Amino acid sequence: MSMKLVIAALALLLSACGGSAESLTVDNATYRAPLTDGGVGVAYFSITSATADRITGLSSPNAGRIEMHATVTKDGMASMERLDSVELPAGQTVIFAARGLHLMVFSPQPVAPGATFPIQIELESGRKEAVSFAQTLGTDHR
Ligand SMILES: [Cu+2]
Repeated sequence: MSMKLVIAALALLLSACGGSAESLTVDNATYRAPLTDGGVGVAYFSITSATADRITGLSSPNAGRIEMHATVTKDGMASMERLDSVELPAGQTVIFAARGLHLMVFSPQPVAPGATFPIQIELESGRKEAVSFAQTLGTDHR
Protein backbone atom coordinates (compact mmCIF):
# COMPACT_ATOMS: atom_id res chain seq x y z
CA MET A 1 0.00 0.00 0.00
CA SER A 2 1.36 3.42 -0.88
CA MET A 3 1.79 6.03 1.82
CA LYS A 4 -1.02 8.07 0.24
CA LEU A 5 -3.46 5.18 0.53
CA VAL A 6 -2.48 4.56 4.14
CA ILE A 7 -3.13 8.19 4.99
CA ALA A 8 -6.50 8.11 3.20
CA ALA A 9 -7.46 4.95 5.12
CA LEU A 10 -6.45 6.54 8.41
CA ALA A 11 -8.48 9.65 7.64
CA LEU A 12 -11.52 7.46 6.94
CA LEU A 13 -11.04 5.58 10.20
CA LEU A 14 -10.75 8.83 12.14
CA SER A 15 -13.91 10.28 10.66
CA ALA A 16 -15.77 7.04 11.37
CA CYS A 17 -14.68 7.27 15.00
CA GLY A 18 -15.75 10.90 15.29
CA GLY A 19 -18.96 9.66 16.87
CA SER A 20 -21.24 12.37 15.52
CA ALA A 21 -23.80 9.78 14.39
CA GLU A 22 -23.91 8.32 17.87
CA SER A 23 -23.63 11.50 19.84
CA LEU A 24 -25.81 12.23 22.80
CA THR A 25 -25.58 15.59 24.55
CA VAL A 26 -27.00 16.41 27.96
CA ASP A 27 -26.95 20.03 29.17
CA ASN A 28 -28.28 22.11 32.07
CA ALA A 29 -28.69 19.09 34.34
CA THR A 30 -30.01 20.40 37.67
CA TYR A 31 -31.47 18.71 40.72
CA ARG A 32 -33.65 20.14 43.48
CA ALA A 33 -33.68 18.18 46.71
CA PRO A 34 -36.96 18.00 48.66
CA LEU A 35 -37.28 20.47 51.52
CA THR A 36 -38.68 17.88 53.92
CA ASP A 37 -37.84 14.29 54.84
CA GLY A 38 -39.87 11.90 52.70
CA GLY A 39 -40.33 14.55 50.01
CA VAL A 40 -39.78 14.11 46.32
CA GLY A 41 -36.85 15.65 44.44
CA VAL A 42 -37.11 17.07 40.96
CA ALA A 43 -34.57 17.16 38.14
CA TYR A 44 -34.33 19.06 34.87
CA PHE A 45 -32.04 18.78 31.86
CA SER A 46 -31.94 19.13 28.11
CA ILE A 47 -30.93 16.29 25.83
CA THR A 48 -30.05 16.04 22.16
CA SER A 49 -29.51 12.77 20.30
CA ALA A 50 -28.03 12.81 16.81
CA THR A 51 -30.10 9.73 15.97
CA ALA A 52 -33.79 9.18 16.70
CA ASP A 53 -34.20 7.43 20.04
CA ARG A 54 -36.39 7.37 23.16
CA ILE A 55 -35.75 7.75 26.86
CA THR A 56 -37.15 4.56 28.34
CA GLY A 57 -35.80 4.56 31.87
CA LEU A 58 -33.96 6.47 34.57
CA SER A 59 -32.18 5.28 37.65
CA SER A 60 -29.90 6.51 40.40
CA PRO A 61 -27.87 4.76 43.08
CA ASN A 62 -29.09 7.62 45.33
CA ALA A 63 -32.84 7.25 44.78
CA GLY A 64 -35.54 4.63 45.14
CA ARG A 65 -37.25 5.41 41.85
CA ILE A 66 -37.24 8.11 39.15
CA GLU A 67 -40.24 8.91 36.96
CA MET A 68 -40.69 11.12 33.91
CA HIS A 69 -43.63 13.49 34.23
CA ALA A 70 -45.29 16.07 32.04
CA THR A 71 -47.20 18.99 33.49
CA VAL A 72 -50.44 19.43 31.61
CA THR A 73 -52.84 22.32 32.00
CA LYS A 74 -56.48 21.52 31.36
CA ASP A 75 -59.22 24.08 31.98
CA GLY A 76 -56.74 26.24 33.87
CA MET A 77 -55.78 23.39 36.22
CA ALA A 78 -52.21 22.10 36.20
CA SER A 79 -51.70 18.42 36.84
CA MET A 80 -48.98 15.88 36.22
CA GLU A 81 -48.95 12.89 33.96
CA ARG A 82 -46.48 10.04 34.23
CA LEU A 83 -44.74 9.11 30.96
CA ASP A 84 -43.32 5.66 30.19
CA SER A 85 -41.02 7.05 27.51
CA VAL A 86 -40.07 10.34 25.88
CA GLU A 87 -39.27 10.59 22.19
CA LEU A 88 -35.95 12.08 21.06
CA PRO A 89 -36.27 13.15 17.41
CA ALA A 90 -32.93 13.08 15.58
CA GLY A 91 -30.92 16.24 16.16
CA GLN A 92 -33.64 18.00 18.17
CA THR A 93 -33.13 19.20 21.73
CA VAL A 94 -35.76 17.97 24.16
CA ILE A 95 -36.02 20.16 27.25
CA PHE A 96 -37.06 19.09 30.73
CA ALA A 97 -37.84 22.34 32.56
CA ALA A 98 -40.22 23.96 35.03
CA ARG A 99 -43.90 23.70 34.01
CA GLY A 100 -43.07 21.09 31.37
CA LEU A 101 -41.34 17.74 31.30
CA HIS A 102 -39.54 16.91 34.54
CA LEU A 103 -38.03 14.04 36.48
CA MET A 104 -39.48 13.15 39.86
CA VAL A 105 -36.98 11.60 42.21
CA PHE A 106 -38.58 9.38 44.87
CA SER A 107 -36.82 8.44 48.12
CA PRO A 108 -33.70 10.45 47.34
CA GLN A 109 -30.70 10.32 49.63
CA PRO A 110 -29.59 13.70 50.96
CA VAL A 111 -26.87 15.39 48.92
CA ALA A 112 -24.00 17.24 50.57
CA PRO A 113 -23.74 20.95 49.76
CA GLY A 114 -21.87 21.37 46.50
CA ALA A 115 -22.12 17.69 45.59
CA THR A 116 -23.88 16.49 42.46
CA PHE A 117 -26.74 13.99 42.17
CA PRO A 118 -26.10 11.06 39.80
CA ILE A 119 -28.84 9.96 37.40
CA GLN A 120 -28.46 7.43 34.59
CA ILE A 121 -30.54 8.00 31.48
CA GLU A 122 -31.42 4.82 29.58
CA LEU A 123 -32.42 4.87 25.92
CA GLU A 124 -34.38 2.45 23.77
CA SER A 125 -31.28 1.90 21.61
CA GLY A 126 -29.47 0.47 24.62
CA ARG A 127 -27.35 3.57 25.14
CA LYS A 128 -26.90 4.65 28.75
CA GLU A 129 -25.68 8.05 29.86
CA ALA A 130 -24.58 8.68 33.44
CA VAL A 131 -25.15 12.35 34.24
CA SER A 132 -24.08 14.42 37.27
CA PHE A 133 -26.91 16.81 38.15
CA ALA A 134 -25.89 20.07 39.84
CA GLN A 135 -27.93 21.08 42.90
CA THR A 136 -30.19 24.10 42.75
CA LEU A 137 -32.55 25.60 45.31
CA GLY A 138 -36.25 25.96 44.86
CA THR A 139 -39.52 24.36 45.75
CA ASP A 140 -41.69 24.57 42.64
CA HIS A 141 -41.21 21.15 41.10
CA ARG A 142 -43.53 21.73 38.19
CU1 LIG B 1 -44.13 15.39 38.60
